[in-house]
Amino acid sequence: MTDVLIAHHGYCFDGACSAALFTRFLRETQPGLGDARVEYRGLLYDPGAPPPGERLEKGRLNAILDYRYSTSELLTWYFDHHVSAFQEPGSEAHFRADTTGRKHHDGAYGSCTKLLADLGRERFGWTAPDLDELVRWADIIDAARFPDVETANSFEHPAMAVSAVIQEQGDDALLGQLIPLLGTEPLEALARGPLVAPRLKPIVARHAALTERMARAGEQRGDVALFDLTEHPLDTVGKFVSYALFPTAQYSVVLSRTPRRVKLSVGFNPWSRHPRRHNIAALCERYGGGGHPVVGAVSLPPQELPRGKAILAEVVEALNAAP
Ligand SMILES: [Mn+2]
Repeated sequence: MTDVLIAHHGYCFDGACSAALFTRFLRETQPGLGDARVEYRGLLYDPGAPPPGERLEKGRLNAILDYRYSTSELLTWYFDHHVSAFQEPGSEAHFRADTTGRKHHDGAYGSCTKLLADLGRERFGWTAPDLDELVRWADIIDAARFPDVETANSFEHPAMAVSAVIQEQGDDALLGQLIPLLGTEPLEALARGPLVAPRLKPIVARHAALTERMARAGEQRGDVALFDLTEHPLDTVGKFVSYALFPTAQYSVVLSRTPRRVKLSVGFNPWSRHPRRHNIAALCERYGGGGHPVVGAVSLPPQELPRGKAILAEVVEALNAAP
């Protein structure tokens, strides 16, 4: 029996949903894989993270989902939608030269999960209607297509609860249990179940504390809401708190740190009434980061905090300047 290794963007809802959908796809379309053993491995954008090809394994069927491309000959399946997917020299040419039909990238997609669902149907005639709700929410969450800022900051919907737990508590042990369930159980049951509900409570409390902390630290400069939260390490993530606090800001820039890294998060306000003037992925790439046109990040080693502060100032200035 072939062992399958699915290396996915860790630890986020889209990465996990991509892995769940792809597992179903493999089992239901690939001969001999109906009951294959599948291992899940989260790939992080941390500074010093090894190239994804080094996380693949000989003797297995390897897939990379929702993460950077690799020219490794061990890679069999690939799906991604990050416009910064081709970082290794020569990787884009390698991808374009592929003739297997198993490697796919489309930077126009809001989520890798939706890309997988669409290509599964169009290219392979495969559908999983019971996962429509999962695909819909992966696309809402990853592309920040929330109807309003309140929904974006709420944990009420089961998808938002599961997403928060994956983001805050995600590791390979938890996702090894969670991903197979994401592909087979309704989101509602999963959110109420023992893997999610007990882990959500402290997250909700930390989110409330973060909102207060950001209200104290934040300021709006021109079109940009900016936050330097590096005084204490960050213990939670609140991607949309900035827009609840500064609804007229078109962009937000948050500098934060954990013991592992300093991170600058840059985003376009999804509820802004003004058109976006900057490609945030390109802006972050100037500093070794990346992402999507609407949201991106730069990660630095923890000792480079002063450089992080300098980049924060430069990015705020760039976002306020004419493109
Ligand atoms: Mn994604």
